[in-house]
Amino acid sequence: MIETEISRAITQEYFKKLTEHLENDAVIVGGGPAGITAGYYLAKAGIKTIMLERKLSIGGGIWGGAAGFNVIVTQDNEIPGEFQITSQKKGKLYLYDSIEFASALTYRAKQAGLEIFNLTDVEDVIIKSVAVEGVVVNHSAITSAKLHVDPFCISSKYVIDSSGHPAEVVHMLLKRKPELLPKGIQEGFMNVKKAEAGVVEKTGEIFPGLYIAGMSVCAVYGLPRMGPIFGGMLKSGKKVAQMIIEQLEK
Ligand code: 48F
Repeated sequence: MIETEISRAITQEYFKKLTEHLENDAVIVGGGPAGITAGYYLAKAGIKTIMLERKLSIGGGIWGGAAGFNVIVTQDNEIPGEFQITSQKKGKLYLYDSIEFASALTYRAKQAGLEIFNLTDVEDVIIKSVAVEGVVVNHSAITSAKLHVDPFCISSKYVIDSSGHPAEVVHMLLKRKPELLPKGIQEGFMNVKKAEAGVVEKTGEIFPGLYIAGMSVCAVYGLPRMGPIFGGMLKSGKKVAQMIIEQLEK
């Protein structure tokens, strides 16, 4: 009957995608602007990449603009231009509709070949000897209901923490290795200029196999927060992708 045919088509397709991506070159944790941009450039370069997002929708902090006013800004238009997002120049700023921005980033990344698993919560990292080698995941419905259900695992040559302000993957590491960042993790007071430059400059590898991009960079290095300006997030995502592409080419 058509009802079970639909169910078979969906479950077979989903588990085909999943089993094909149990081993990867890059796993991106968090589908905000930094993570999606990283995913776009990695996938475009032919790198086997997946992005894991615990929420239903991809886009992280983009959708709400500032205080739910759904407009966001950047200081230059290079990456949004590549994604063909409609922009408006106002003084030194470029303005975008946040709904179009989130949708276009996601659409172009998907079209470039990025595999995305939403409703997938990363709850731990795998380290067997010296490097991060993968992630431990569970379905978001299970973790949000706090059910005692064991996870499954996805391996990767590189993991990107693009989980935003909480820098969740770095925290997973610090639980067993607090000596890595003895001062802990805390982003600084709002300062757009410093944060926009700093987030790109400090994007990179924090531990063998683990890279950080986006607001998790500010959290890890105590850089300022920056509010609804997104250029630094996109550039950080692009930079982390370029760094991993270079590593894989070596
Ligand atoms: O927070 P988020 O948008 O991170 P970002 O890419 O961008 C930050 C800006 O949105 C904004 C800002 C600068 O302009 O201040 O806040 O650094 O997206 C992070 C995504 O990661 C998901 C989370 O649901 C969000 O969509 N996420 C966080 N932890 C996990 C996760 C996890 N453990 N597993 C799966 N997804």
